[in-house]
Amino acid sequence: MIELHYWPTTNGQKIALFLEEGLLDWEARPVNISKGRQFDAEFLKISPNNKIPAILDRAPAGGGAPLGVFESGAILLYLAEKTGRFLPADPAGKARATQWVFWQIGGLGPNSGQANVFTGDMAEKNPGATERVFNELQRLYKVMDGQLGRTAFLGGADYTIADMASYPTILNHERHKISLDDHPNVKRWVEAIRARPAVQRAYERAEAIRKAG
Ligand SMILES: N[C@@H](CCC(=O)N[C@@H](CS)C(=O)NCC(=O)O)C(=O)O
Repeated sequence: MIELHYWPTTNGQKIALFLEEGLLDWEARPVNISKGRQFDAEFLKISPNNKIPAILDRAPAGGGAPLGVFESGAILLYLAEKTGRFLPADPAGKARATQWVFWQIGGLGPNSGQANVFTGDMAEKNPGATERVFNELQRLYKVMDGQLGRTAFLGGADYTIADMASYPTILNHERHKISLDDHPNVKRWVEAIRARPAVQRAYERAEAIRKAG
């Protein structure tokens, strides 16, 4: 059984998207980061960086003691390799998908986090930094739209962990001051992913977790 310790933020939802596909026995363990639960000693044992998401796999691939994994990219890779799903097995196909996982973790994710910071007062006091963040986001959306003009999904013809990594971030496009009408390939991709029952379940669960606090 896999415990998912998370809060339904963009990073947390990446892992829920995978687990809701129903390939593994799992349980959600909410960690309310607005109440500081990410600093609880038990959580820090599996996520020493005090950030969600983290998993605890009580029956790890290869056997042995329960395995804790933190960092959303590492968790997605682990789950894909454990199940043999949502990541091609051949090295070239795997690289085509993982490059987009790392692109999200190193580019789209951090810049979208900055967009949440550079609003209101912060934006007024730091116009140069604000412009830089939003310009970079525009560039990243263009890169993504270009890729999705060539392939159905980020890593190629199939839905993979590359798409699970970016989808929750892209749902915040309005906060990034981006209209998906300017990025028709991204828009088509969002609709294709939104239609998956597992994705709908992940967001229904997110709603319930937020309500329960
Ligand atoms: N690079 C990390 C980022 C995780 C992250 O930023 N998590 C945020 C929520 S989206 C968090 O736990 N923040 C709580 C804190 O910083 O104390 C990943 O991809 O897992």
